[in-house]
Amino acid sequence: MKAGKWLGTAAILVLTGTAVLWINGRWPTGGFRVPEWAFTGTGENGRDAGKGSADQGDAERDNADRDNADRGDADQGNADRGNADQNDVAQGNGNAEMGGREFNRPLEPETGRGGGNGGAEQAENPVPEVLPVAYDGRTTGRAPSIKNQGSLGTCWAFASLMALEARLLPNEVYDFSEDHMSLNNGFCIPQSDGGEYTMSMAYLLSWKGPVLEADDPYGDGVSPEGLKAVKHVQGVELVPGKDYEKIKRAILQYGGVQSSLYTSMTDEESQSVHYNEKKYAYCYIGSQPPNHDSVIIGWDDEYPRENFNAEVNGDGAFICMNSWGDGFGDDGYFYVSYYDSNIGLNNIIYTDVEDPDRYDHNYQTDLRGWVGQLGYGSDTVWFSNVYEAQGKETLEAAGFYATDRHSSYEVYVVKNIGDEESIKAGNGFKNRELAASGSLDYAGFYTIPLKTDTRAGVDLEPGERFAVLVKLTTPDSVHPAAIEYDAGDGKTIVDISDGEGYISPDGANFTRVEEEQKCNLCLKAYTTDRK
Ligand SMILES: [Ca+2]
Ligand SMILES: [Ca+2]
Repeated sequence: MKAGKWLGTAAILVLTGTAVLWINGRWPTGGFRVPEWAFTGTGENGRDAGKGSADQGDAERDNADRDNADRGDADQGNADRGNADQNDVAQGNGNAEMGGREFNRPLEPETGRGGGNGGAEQAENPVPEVLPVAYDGRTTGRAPSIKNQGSLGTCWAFASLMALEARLLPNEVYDFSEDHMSLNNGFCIPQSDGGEYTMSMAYLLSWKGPVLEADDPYGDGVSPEGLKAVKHVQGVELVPGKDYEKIKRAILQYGGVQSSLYTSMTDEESQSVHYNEKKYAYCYIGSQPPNHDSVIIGWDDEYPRENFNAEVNGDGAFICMNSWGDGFGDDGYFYVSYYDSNIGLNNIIYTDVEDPDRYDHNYQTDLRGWVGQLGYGSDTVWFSNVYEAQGKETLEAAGFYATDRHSSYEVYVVKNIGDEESIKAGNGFKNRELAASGSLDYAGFYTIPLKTDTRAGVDLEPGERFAVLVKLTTPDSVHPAAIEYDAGDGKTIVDISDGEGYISPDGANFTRVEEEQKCNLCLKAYTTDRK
């Protein structure tokens, strides 16, 4: 079964059995047209994925029509605006006040920026107010090594992990294991069948990986058990709509941006009418959805339009890493036109990558991650997971998904919460303490540090039942909460027995999601051991 097809199956499933809750059975959108973004590595898969994605698109539109008729149009509008902005950006960067081309100004590592959690040891790079005309991560020590996915459909894993590697360069040099990510992620999808960025997110955010390539070499079809993640991903932003300004800033700050394109090529031997192999220049203009994933590590606003086989309206290209070995393109890199139909439409940025000792424990119930969404037909939902402390620990942070742009949140903590009956009776969350609040620009996953000066405090005793409660408001959404559930497609191993989750429209009346909705809530709690 091809990636697009199983996504399509998931998309049309709608949970039943409730008069109150709304479920979004489609795969996460977050302003994305996600179903058009299923990656494969072979030409045949690519074509099939394209067809599957088209079906999926129909399914998604059906859901969109039912749930929120304006969403699709709104997204399209954003994409159009993104294009308009892009033109403006390109002109702005090429104007006289830039003082000509400015290549690859070395970026000094700086601490204390971004990340939100502090303590991040990877380079945090200053981003100039006016972006340079061109930047190339290869000349600043921030380009990971080029890899080769071979004949497997693992471009999604390569792109995810190369983006992570770029995130840590130049200070930390890693080669992460694509085998581990693609074989050991809990999704029943063979390596030949492609994958999905939500699989990468689920794998990384659950701390299954990344592990070292040396510990699980690629292409041997086996993945050792018992390997531990050598880094912990705590933050991911999903940036839609060809926002080239944002993409460029993310390249400077985070090293690489995972993005996607459509191509009929499958390896270094492939040819395509859309690819000028003399100039390593690629541009596809058309309606085929993306079927291949790569990492953008630079750009050149003045890359000549004449280099592309297609007729394009202006200069400019992103410098992209491929996963077809260094025999492809310019030692493994190629140049994708700003006017390519797909590049920059769907982007993943790994914003927060921590050492494994940043937190000692990840309390979670959503090992398969963001499979669907849940809500009450309103832009606001309250959701909570109750956990039992395993030791003498301090609750440091909560982690959850924003499922679309411009979300705002409040995070509460309840220590020594009562049993399920008292929670259902409305008493459980009465003693909640506000521990954090804020807003989130993009869809994605965020780790929110909690204040430690609340009355209840955040110190946990062994065996203590504690709750993290989130009030999440996502404008124009009718199901803002991300959930893990069995989409019934046989492709996702889901265990909902590992959670105690509650959801509420108003913060007063809660129902148990495992019983009522057969799902777990994507809401993690991070603790450190206390001496
Ligand atoms: Ca292996
Ligand atoms: Ca679960």
